[in-house]
Amino acid sequence: MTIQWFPGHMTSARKEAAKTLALTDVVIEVCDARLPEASSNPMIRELRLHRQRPCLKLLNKADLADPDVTKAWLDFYNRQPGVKAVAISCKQPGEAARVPALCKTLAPHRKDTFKPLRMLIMGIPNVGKSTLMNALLKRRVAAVGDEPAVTVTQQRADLGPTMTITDTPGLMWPKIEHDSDGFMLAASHAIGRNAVIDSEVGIFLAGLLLQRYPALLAARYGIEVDGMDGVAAVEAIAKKRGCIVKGRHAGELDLEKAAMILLTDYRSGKLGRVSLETPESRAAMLAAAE
Ligand SMILES: Nc1nc2c(ncn2[C@@H]2O[C@H](COP(=O)(O)OP(=O)(O)O)[C@@H](O)[C@H]2O)c(=O)[nH]1
Ligand SMILES: [Mg+2]
Repeated sequence: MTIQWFPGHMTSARKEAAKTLALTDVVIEVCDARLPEASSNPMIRELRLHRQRPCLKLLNKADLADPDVTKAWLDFYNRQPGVKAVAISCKQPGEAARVPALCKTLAPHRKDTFKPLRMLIMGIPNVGKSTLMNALLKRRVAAVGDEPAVTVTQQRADLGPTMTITDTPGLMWPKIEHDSDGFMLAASHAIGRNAVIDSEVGIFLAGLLLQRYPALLAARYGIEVDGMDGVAAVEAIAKKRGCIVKGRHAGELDLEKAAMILLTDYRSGKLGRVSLETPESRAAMLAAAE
């Protein structure tokens, strides 16, 4: 299975974002700290490089990611010109408050009512853009949900007299280059459920976790993971949790249901803090794809 998801409203959202970008001083690019590169939209990067706008790269949901891996990613991004990267958890009270000051350092000339600092939040669906917007404004202006494509229009607000901030709908791009990126994105709920088969995404995630965090899988489900592959792990979860098909195929293991248990546990952090990719695994994947 190859995953692609570029629903119709994103074409107009992209055009609108390009327009707003022309009137923006700093792009706040939100990505998921557990899969920073897979959750970075190459189209957003192109747009901001084209306009030569500095970028505050937020590795959000850092509370769910492996802290050592997050540190490696921060080093990776902070070596890029025009980019300042920080790890953050927009859900933790107070953390988002660091963002405006960080943006100011990237556009120090924009500092008064005549030249207010204009910030634009961009990123793929479900990475926490609207959560950031609400945290900064200290009120609920943007709808939030653990579901891709909750925000469908741009929303601008003043942040005091010298700053404005705009939230945008999540943007995907027409073609996901690497299949593993599609799976990581689906596992992290950045892609609409209609575009994926949960059991396959769960099996992919199980395979990845077996490589990187086998002890967490073993502990969460009380299973022996030695020598297992992704399918075997999802089967083992199905057995442990009594996921059995009803109806015509009654008695068979319900892998769909077991996969959903795993996906839900990963998404909510119940498995523990995990990162799906590291700068090294990324480099190896790209080299293999060459
Ligand atoms: N654990 C965790 N969850 C977050 C964080 N930020 C946002 N979320 C959750 O991620 C989901 C998507 O958030 P939302 O702001 O709607 O994302 P958007 O689609 O990028 O605007 C919601 O369930 C949020 O509660 C964070 O820092 N940590
Ligand atoms: Mg949103």
